[in-house]
Amino acid sequence: MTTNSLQAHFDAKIAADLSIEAKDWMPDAYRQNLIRQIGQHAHSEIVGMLPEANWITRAPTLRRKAVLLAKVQDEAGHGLYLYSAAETLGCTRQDIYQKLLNGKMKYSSIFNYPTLNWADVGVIGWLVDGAAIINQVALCRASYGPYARAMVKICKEESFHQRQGYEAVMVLAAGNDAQRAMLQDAINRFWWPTLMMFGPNDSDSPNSAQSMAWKIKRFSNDELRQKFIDSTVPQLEALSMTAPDPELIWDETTGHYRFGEIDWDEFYQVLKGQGICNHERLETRRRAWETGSWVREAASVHAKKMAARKNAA
Ligand code: FAQ
Repeated sequence: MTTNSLQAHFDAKIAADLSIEAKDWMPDAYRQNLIRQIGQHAHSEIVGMLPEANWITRAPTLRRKAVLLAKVQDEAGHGLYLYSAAETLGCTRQDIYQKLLNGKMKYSSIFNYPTLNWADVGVIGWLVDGAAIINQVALCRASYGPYARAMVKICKEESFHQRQGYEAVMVLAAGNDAQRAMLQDAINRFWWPTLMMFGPNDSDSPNSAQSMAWKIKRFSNDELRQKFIDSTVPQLEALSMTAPDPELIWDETTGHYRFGEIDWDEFYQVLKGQGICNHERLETRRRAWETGSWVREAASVHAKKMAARKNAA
């Protein structure tokens, strides 16, 4: 088949909402765009383990510690599904991981903020996992089959994470003045960074138009951000907490909440590596890569031995 007919076949599948699979022909730009997004998504999952892991040794009860351990392990698993999905596109895990370590690939801006108190752990589960789900439910219908299928399993687990986060903040909201103040402080610090997770406004999002035409993204950054705000503000009110946004108001005419301007300077500073924890997060991942080298070597020697034994049999 000629490139033109392959392209026509690809376009027809996208138009008919059929999945593109790993062995199907696809335009190189589609492949590269997916490696970029899935790779960055995978990096976000494994860097995302770090802020919460900070509280595993200090969780207030054994039950909270067990739940938090399980959640952080889930995030590692999500990273692994996503690295595998990226590998189906022809990149190696090692290559994209090195690009994370040398700053050539991004990970979500949200994980460059510190977790200062226990309420931060609940707020991450409620707001950050809540935002991740809104984004990822849409990705369950992404046109690339291996990515969409990984998302289905991830969303089930993220939904549990969001509920455990909300349960933890409900307990704090029903607590004493100091506990309520700690929760409000965590909300104040995480509210705006959570809104930034959805990416720049549509007018400033260089990848959105093409990603939507390819049906990788089904909704724009602004549409998903609005969906998140509309579903989260009632939860905030149920806790009798407030958002640090004096312009947040219900708009009867549109049926949506209106909200204030996001500080995009802060967002781009964090993307450039100037966030509070960028350096610390990458150093932690670098150390894990270096100290884990013996595990990778042992695993590859074992794999080679098993292959040789199989060939000899
Ligand atoms: N942080 O043109 P767009 C989680 C970059 S998982 C950093 O709009 P796009 C689980 C973007 O990459 C959270 N960079 O880009 C968990 C692009 O740069 P590039 C992660 C950002 O791809 C919970 C540039 O800005 N989720 O939380 C951010 O069309 C709790 C221009 O932007 C995903 O990755 C940002 N917030 O839309 C774990 C979901 N926003 O690549 C532990 C999958 C934008 O051209 C604890 N990804 N950029 O150099 C997506 O849906 C999309 O990639 C967007 C960005 C929506 C994030």
